[in-house]
Amino acid sequence: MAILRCGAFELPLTRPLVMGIVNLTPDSFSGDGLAGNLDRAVGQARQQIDAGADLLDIGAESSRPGAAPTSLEEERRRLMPVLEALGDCGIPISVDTYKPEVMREALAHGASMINDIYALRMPGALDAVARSDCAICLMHMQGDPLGMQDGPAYTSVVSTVRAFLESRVAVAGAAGIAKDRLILDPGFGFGKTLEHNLELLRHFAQLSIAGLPLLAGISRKSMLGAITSRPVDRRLAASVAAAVLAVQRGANIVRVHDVEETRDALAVRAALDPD
Ligand code: PT1
Repeated sequence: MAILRCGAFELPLTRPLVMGIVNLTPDSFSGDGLAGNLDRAVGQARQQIDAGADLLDIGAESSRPGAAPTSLEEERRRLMPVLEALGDCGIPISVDTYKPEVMREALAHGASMINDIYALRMPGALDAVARSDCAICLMHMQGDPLGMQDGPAYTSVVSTVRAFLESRVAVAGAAGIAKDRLILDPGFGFGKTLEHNLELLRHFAQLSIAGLPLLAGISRKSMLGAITSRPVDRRLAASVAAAVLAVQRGANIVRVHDVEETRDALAVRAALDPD
């Protein structure tokens, strides 16, 4: 599959894409939360665009380990003004949500993609996106953000995640969602120990299903803290390394806080191994 259908956009999958994170939560794990400050939120989005992001991922509910849910009203209050202010910013905007009401409203406000950590498992979520043309990221998570790091266990994490993603691709297909709108994501840090995360990265290529694009979100996560013993604000080098290694193993999209640094690292890789 050479392109991703993403609302009015068609994204080429011939080179890795960099998805820049825009965080509208007050409790962001990485310290970049912007709740309640429209100017700063739009500023962060513009900065990600200027840094060369291929797409943005805007989230208003934290999904870091231990995070409690955000109410529908609060999520909508944080998100919609930013979507309105960004208008036609030139690149596709993804909204990180699992709530069907937020999905519908975000699409009506110009979002081109829905990034769902529950992979459209919430009642009404399939319906909310099926009859649109947005792209959809289907992510694997064991449990929910509040309790997911409370003793995650798998017989084989790679086969479990792969089987889950296969089943969600089938469910999306049955709902009439074309394959060229789908992205798959193993969900690094979502109900996984360090060893589970490493196993998924090691065997990343085995997660390829029907040629669908794969997304890797590792930026600043605790797995990098566990490896480097660095706090979250000093994980830049580890994050960039992880992005390059994920691409090396087959990731088509990397979801990152540090767009410019990630792009530069990927440019070096591309220069070395031109397709
Ligand atoms: C992700 C992702 C996401 N991650 C997609 N969406 C987060 N598609 C939010 C930690 O261990 O990987 N893919 N939306 C952020 N979630 C986490 C999870 C943040 C774990 C931090 C950790 O530190």
